[in-house]
Amino acid sequence: MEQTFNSSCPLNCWDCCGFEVKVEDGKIKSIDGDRNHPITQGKICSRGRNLELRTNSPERLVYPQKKVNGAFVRVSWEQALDEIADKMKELKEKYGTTSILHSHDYANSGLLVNLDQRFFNCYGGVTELVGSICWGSGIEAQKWDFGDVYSHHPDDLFNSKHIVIWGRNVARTNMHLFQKLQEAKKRGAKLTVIDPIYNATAKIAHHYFTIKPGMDGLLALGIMKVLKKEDKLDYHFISNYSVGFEDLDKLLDSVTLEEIMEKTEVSHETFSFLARVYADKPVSTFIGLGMQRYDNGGNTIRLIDALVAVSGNIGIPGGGANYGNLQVGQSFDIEALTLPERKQASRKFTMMKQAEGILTAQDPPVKMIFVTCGNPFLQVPDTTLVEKAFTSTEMLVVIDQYMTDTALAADYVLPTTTVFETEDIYYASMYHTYANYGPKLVDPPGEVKSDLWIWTELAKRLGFGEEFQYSRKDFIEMGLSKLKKHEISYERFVQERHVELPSVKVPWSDYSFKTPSGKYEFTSQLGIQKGFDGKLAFSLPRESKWNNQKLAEKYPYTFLTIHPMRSNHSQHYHLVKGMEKLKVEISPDIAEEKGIRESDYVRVWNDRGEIKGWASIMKKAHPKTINVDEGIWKKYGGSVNVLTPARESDNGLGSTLYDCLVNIEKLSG
Ligand SMILES: Nc1nc2c(c(=O)[nH]1)N[C@H]1C(S)=C(S)[C@@H](COP(=O)(O)OP(=O)(O)OC[C@H]3O[C@@H](n4cnc5c(=O)[nH]c(N)nc54)[C@H](O)[C@@H]3O)O[C@H]1N2
Ligand SMILES: Nc1nc2c(c(=O)[nH]1)N[C@H]1C(S)=C(S)[C@@H](COP(=O)(O)OP(=O)(O)OC[C@H]3O[C@@H](n4cnc5c(=O)[nH]c(N)nc54)[C@H](O)[C@@H]3O)O[C@H]1N2
Ligand code: SF4
Ligand SMILES: [Mo]
Repeated sequence: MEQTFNSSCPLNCWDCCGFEVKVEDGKIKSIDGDRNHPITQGKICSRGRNLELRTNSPERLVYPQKKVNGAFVRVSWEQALDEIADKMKELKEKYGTTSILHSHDYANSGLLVNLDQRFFNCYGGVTELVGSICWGSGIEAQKWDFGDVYSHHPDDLFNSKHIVIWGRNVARTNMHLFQKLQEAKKRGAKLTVIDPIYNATAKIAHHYFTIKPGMDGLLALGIMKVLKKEDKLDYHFISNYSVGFEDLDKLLDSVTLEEIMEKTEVSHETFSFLARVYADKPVSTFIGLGMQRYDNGGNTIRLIDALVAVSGNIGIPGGGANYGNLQVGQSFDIEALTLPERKQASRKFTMMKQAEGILTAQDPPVKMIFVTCGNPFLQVPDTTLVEKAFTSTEMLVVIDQYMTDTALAADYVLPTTTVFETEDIYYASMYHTYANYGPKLVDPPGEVKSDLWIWTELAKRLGFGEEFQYSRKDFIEMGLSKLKKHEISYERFVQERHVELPSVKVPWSDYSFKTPSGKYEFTSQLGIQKGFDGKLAFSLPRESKWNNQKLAEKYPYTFLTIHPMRSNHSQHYHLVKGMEKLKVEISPDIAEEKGIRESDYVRVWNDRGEIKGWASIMKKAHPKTINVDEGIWKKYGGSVNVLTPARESDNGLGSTLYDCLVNIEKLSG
């Protein structure tokens, strides 16, 4: 008999959609949107729908495997867990607990996913990853400026006169914001899109502006110059609620608009137009993550924040510098779940430089790696080095649902559950403030076990089993403990399926910021405390003709690797037809310069590596721009990250994936 249940999308995404899931005879039949979800309102994307395939596919890993003489053999859970635990005991004794690295990303947005840290903390503390390949530069930037990272309530954009989508691929990556943009347009808001690629969001905009990749901070600087010249700066905000404006003011005077125009490749009219937009309050700015994946990424986001601030668009309905929304995750008692006090030793690598960390670590060296919720062989920059590093240790354990490129290199591959096979609560600290309940709907196939079951079994073998003697419900209640005073409980989640977490709808409306000074900081104390000068700067991408003329002569094109339409990173490529072809999108000028036609076979390369694929000429894109969507598997021609740099961004905590120059040639027609 077919039954329908509510659940949640667990994928790493802005939207955290509510699901309606049909189950028949113990199997997931289909996935649709939950029409009662206040934000996602019954609409979901194909990535969510295809979680049915990710759950039912015959390619699922269904039993533990161990590599013996280069080939995987099936082993029992008993054997796999005993051997992994024995190795952990041996390493703890010989080298200390930080000889183990836990490499992960955020592939599952469940609350109980955080229990991986409880396991490693109780073990004694391992080498952990800090920063974020995804959004690290911007998160740190907004912490410097505001003290925290908050977005306005999704419906607050109906209070805006203007909406600026700055480097966010909304139609593709944030579909419910896209719906709201269409609604806001109907209600009279004017929509502007700034992006080097003329994408589906640009198509519905009133105004679209292209820009040289990596130059958005300068664009913001130029707009501020025009606002200043026209005496349109909000001096009330500046003098009452901010510190450090004099440093920004000096910076504004130190550069000419001509220089900015030359570097951004943006016209004078555009600066004047955008200055008029920002002066015509309220303006809400939606900042994307693409443009902070550059060496100057933190400074770029800080200059855009500064523009929003000096134009008086902070703390007002319909305004805001919307980037992430960390207030969502801050609702939960993560410490109760992760027990940080149990950690006795600690070592940190940044996510970007995990490979270099592994290869150079001494005292102790890295001897063992656990990979969970991530696929570093495809997703981490400079994947050639990643492979070298991850295969250099004594034991690599990968917990996943599929035999990914990373899993293929493992010594032990342990199969884990999908969203519908365990109970959890899901949330994204990116956009809206609802968390969704996801009940267990079906049994996992074969011998598949949840990540939590694996941690529990290993904990027993390592002598701290008591820390895992709780049910999933107990753990969820632990995570919800701070929400009791708001009458948010496990029971409410079970009954209501999605619960709005306490949140500020118009952040900073009291003008009390979470920075050391309590004010908006144009020059950041936190930055200074961390050893930077804390000032806003005129800074450019590292791999550009302005910073490296020789490199730009050899590799004249900017290489973007934006997020794919029909896959969440690498997760859907092997399950969706038509994704097994590597498409190299090029701007029309490159096609002309290199004599490349549609569907020609081409090679893209730089000093770090090369990839091959079929050319597709973009209708409209900034000159000298190439894009290959990220996430494509090795067997289909990936990883795109053989080309990308593993450098950290200016504030140390973000990636520089798109700060990447390449060359291209036609191989055959
Ligand atoms: N379909 C789909 N949706 C997703 C995901 C997915 O894999 N697939 N992943 C999810 C995750 S984890 C994330 S982090 C978000 C990311 O969401 P977004 O920020 O929307 O997407 P990205 O692909 O990271 O960023 C790419 C956008 O930035 C633009 N861009 C690149 N460089 C520059 C620049 O220098 N200046 C400007 N102005 N624009 C620039 C690109 O052209 C593109 O439009 O998406 C989430 N949603
Ligand atoms: N070149 C380039 N590289 C990029 C980006 C880019 O724009 N360009 N984007 C970056 C961004 S924004 C992000 S967020 C990262 C994403 O990087 P990753 O998170 O590494 O990417 P995914 O392909 O989603 O891989 C997640 C893996 O976790 C597995 N998984 C899913 N659920 C679970 C679970 O519950 N438990 C366990 N143990 N495993 C699970 C999936 O099967 C999958 O193999 O990629 C980054 N890499
Ligand atoms: S991937 Fe994002 S948009 Fe698609 S269903 Fe999941 S949460 Fe919704
Ligand atoms: Mo991400």
